[in-house]
Amino acid sequence: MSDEQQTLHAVSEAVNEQEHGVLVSVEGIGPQAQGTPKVLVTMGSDSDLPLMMKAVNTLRNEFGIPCLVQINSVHRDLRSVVRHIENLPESIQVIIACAGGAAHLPGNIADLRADLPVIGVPRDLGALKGVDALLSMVQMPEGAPVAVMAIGDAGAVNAAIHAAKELAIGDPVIKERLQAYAEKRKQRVARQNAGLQNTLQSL
Ligand code: RP5
Repeated sequence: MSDEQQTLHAVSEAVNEQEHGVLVSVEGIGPQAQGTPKVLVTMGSDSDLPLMMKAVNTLRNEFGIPCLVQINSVHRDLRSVVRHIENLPESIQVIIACAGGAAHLPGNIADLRADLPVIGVPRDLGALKGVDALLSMVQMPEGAPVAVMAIGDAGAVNAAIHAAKELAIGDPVIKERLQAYAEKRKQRVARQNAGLQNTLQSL
């Protein structure tokens, strides 16, 4: 198993065992994790977990932000969603919510939590390949916004970056890490340009 697969496996196991979500931080998962969660990463099903690990891993590895991971299905157990979302730890400042298909989870959470920003990640799934989830999330009525990211992997990573930017408003350490992340992206372009002559010759 690769490191990424091992992490996914550990989070899946822990999520299945705990009713109120699993803490994930740089130090580890569940009992090994440290710190207070600042972000809730939630999703409609554990089938969304491989996608949402892109968000979880970006939060922990790039920005050192502890998060709570929790499954909340508005179509299978709406009452428990209301209970969980209304009783989040006080430390949660941003919610990332992923779903596929008729993706009502982020919009429902936006109504339940008028005090917290909600970032939606549409999952690429089924006949409509995520366009259904994208439109379900983005077409919210006035008054309950969901900040919707791209469908799939880029959306999951961008959700974590967007959450970090919101937290950085009051946290200079996260702000510095965002700047370091942007610097790494610039260096990638510089490396591509440095190797461009060879790349062109090989085409
Ligand atoms: C949505 O239905 C979930 O968020 C998931 O994206 C999709 C399919 O769920 P499973 O049938 O795989 O549990 O509510």
